[in-house]
Amino acid sequence: MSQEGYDHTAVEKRWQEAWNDASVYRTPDEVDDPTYVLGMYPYPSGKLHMGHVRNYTITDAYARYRRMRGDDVLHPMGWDAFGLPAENAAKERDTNPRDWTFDCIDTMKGQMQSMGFGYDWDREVTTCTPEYYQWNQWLFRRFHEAGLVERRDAEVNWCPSCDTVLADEQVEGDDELCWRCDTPVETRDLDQWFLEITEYADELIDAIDGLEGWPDSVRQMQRNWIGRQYGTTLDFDIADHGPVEAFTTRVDTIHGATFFALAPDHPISEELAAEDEDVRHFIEEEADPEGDEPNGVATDLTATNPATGEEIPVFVADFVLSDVGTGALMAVPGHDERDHAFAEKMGVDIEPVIAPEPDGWDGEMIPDAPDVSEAAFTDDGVVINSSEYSGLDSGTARERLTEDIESAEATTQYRLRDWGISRQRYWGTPIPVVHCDDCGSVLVPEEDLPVELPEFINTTGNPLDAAEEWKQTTCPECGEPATRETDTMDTFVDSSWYFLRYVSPGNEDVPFDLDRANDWMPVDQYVGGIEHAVMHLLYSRFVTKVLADEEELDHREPFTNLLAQGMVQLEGEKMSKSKGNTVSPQRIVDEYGADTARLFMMQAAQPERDFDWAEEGVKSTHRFLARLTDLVEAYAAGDAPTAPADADRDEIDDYVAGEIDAAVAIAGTEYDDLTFNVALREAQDLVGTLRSYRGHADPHPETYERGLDVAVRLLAPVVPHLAEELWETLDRDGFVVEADWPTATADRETVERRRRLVANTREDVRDIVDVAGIDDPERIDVVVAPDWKYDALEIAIDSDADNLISELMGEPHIRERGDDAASYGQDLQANREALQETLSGDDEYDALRAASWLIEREFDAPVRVERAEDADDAVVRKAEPGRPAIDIVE
Ligand code: ANZ
Ligand code: ZN
Repeated sequence: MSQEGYDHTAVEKRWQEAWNDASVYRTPDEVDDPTYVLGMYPYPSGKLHMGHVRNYTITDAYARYRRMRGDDVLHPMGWDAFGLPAENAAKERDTNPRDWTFDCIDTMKGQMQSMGFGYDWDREVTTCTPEYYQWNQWLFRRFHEAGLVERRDAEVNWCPSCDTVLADEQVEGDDELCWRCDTPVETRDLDQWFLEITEYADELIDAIDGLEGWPDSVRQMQRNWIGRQYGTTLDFDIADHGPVEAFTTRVDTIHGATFFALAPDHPISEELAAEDEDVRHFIEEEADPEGDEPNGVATDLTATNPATGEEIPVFVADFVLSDVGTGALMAVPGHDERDHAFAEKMGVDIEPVIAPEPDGWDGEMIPDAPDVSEAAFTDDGVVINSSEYSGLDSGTARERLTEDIESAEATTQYRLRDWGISRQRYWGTPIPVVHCDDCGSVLVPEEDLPVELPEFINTTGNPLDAAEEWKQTTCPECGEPATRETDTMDTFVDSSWYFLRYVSPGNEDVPFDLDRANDWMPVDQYVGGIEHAVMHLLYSRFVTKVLADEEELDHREPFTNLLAQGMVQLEGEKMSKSKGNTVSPQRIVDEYGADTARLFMMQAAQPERDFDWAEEGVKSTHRFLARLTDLVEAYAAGDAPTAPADADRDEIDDYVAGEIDAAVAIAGTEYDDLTFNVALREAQDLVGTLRSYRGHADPHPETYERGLDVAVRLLAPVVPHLAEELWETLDRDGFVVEADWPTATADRETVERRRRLVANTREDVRDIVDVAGIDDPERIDVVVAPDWKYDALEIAIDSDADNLISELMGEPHIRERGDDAASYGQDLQANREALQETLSGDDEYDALRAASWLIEREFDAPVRVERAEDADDAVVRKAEPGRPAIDIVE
């Protein structure tokens, strides 16, 4: 064990117990300044992995930071405890999903506690308990009452090996394999329960614009998933079959529709298949909607183009999808790539009816046709070859044609489908329905909830089907014998509202206390994996909106700010059990301590970025904490000499005081943005500064102690245990978790200007020494510009006058500088675009004086910082705001 500096095991255990005893993480119900910080709850699969540790360190650090800022923080944790893996594990181990799940929860909870995550465990939520899932059933009833539940026959993805329905996202790759077992997925028709999320499609997509605290990528993924398209539906007549509806977003191209195409499972295709051997063969043997190339088969039918009256051939084609639009399309090979590829293959005409809009188009002239023989021209443009519509722009043509064609109607299409929640599985929430021969599907009344799961039965199929006794019940309406629904709910139902349960977790009367929910919601900061960017977030948004409409929740969006954390990798690859490249959080905690693990992760990269695990980095993080401990302990023990308390302040004291201010100002704004890596760099640099302060001077006790105090507080959100220990060593009152965040005495812009000034000045000295080949400077003079130059710069920044020089010369105190003023004015004029505000002359002087010891040390020569009035005119002339003159005496 590496015990250099401090005994992390003892320290961490000690403070975890102390926090527990004092209930420091308990959240009051009534609060003034609520901040809700939430990490996506884990699936209890066995042990925490590094991805969990990273996720929960981010929320924990942020929650602790907000608490130190004085907010009332809700930071709960729970378990996404239903799901297929528990059922499979139970079958393998000959136990039951419940015991297996609770074992995993025990282990993972212990690990979370050993990481020092500050959760209010009184609010723990476990979705596989009847206390929780009864409210899923309650929700189902509410949705039903609101007309948002439907039971319909649906084609589902079926995994023959797992013996279950799979959601689309559980079908992977072009080969359509089961996400769990890699078996090729089949399709089946089953009666399924659906929640009608499509009723909310418009709001779900429109409200994305307001989600400014979400990453753009996630917002775009949500938009794409909903996939709203504005277009037109219109009929093409097919002899003997009547009007057939098609959907198009490009009705402006209708004069170029040279064929019509039907999906393989369009009703007409199925009719044709019964008579036409070629069609049957194509549908059954060849059609491959996922294929790279469009395939199809000609039919004997023709369709009438409603715009031209022309008869065009009808194909059955696999690139026409049955669940998009109407499953039939008008094909325009001149302007659509798939149609083009198909037309080339089948020898159908390709005709241009849209031309690119010419530069400076007058709206009158009809442009030349583009060459569409090789590739389609897919942009909007000017309509050509289209009788009276020729010469219109695409947009106008779409409007006119939609008006003029009798069957045409403006339509909005969505890619989003209703949410199929039925799963033929045991380990989930029973859908609260009873099937009666006379009354049909009847909802279980509210007073009979929860419908509890029966004991687990180890069978190959759905254990609920085998639970004969459980299945037999009576109909709530007529009292006759009836059977229970054996489907359980998709676990995304559980996670679509769990964030509401945390506000009043023990409540036995309602899923969530409305007043509390209105206070705490929305979640201020949500953190989780990008793999949940679509379904989980979309379902949570949907359920929140329904609850706003049906239950008077005040909020229509659940998550104000969202952070999708990056992956923890090993040698550039995602850590995963299957690749065998995982690093065990437990080992890291044992060897280096939770604080080291947390600090290493948070400083390694910005939370959104992927980063590589590096054992060396972990070690050096641990050494840093050991050095910090030594520094604080030496001070507290009186081993480090400081100047007497009433000593005069030296330049170096002011310099360090300035660096403390800088660290506070910068770390605070970085914690606000969750860019912990930058905040921590400040804290670590500050510790470095304090160490060299002690090494090079007798530190001023007030400054030195403030420095240590500030360093401990800036680190506390990320290294809570050690911070607590050092807080005590510094003899501070109470817990550091409950301490105030240090107040910044300077703003970030000021401290950054100060630093830039010092760094640039040192750089300038270095350059001069180099260029002039000075080996051993005798003295270095640094001269700050005269005040009038600062005034002139300020005027120049604010001024929009064409002639800056004459404006400057309008100021008597500048004009009186004569040639100097004119020449500085010209410099300003020449650089007008790039002028930047600087500190005042006084502040520059103070900052440079405070930093002069740094230059002295570097060049081993005394440094004199001077104001313009005390210096030589020839030197002063070279000084500018932000750039002092430097004079090196050899
Ligand atoms: C004619 C047309 C002309 C179309 C043109 C596009 C370009 P995108 O392509 O994403 O904008 N479509 C309609 N129903 C379909 C189905 N069931 N399966 C596959 N494709 C279908 O989506 C809109 C277009 O998808 C529609 O507009 C239609 O082709 C095609 F120059 O109609 B278009
Ligand atoms: Zn009945």
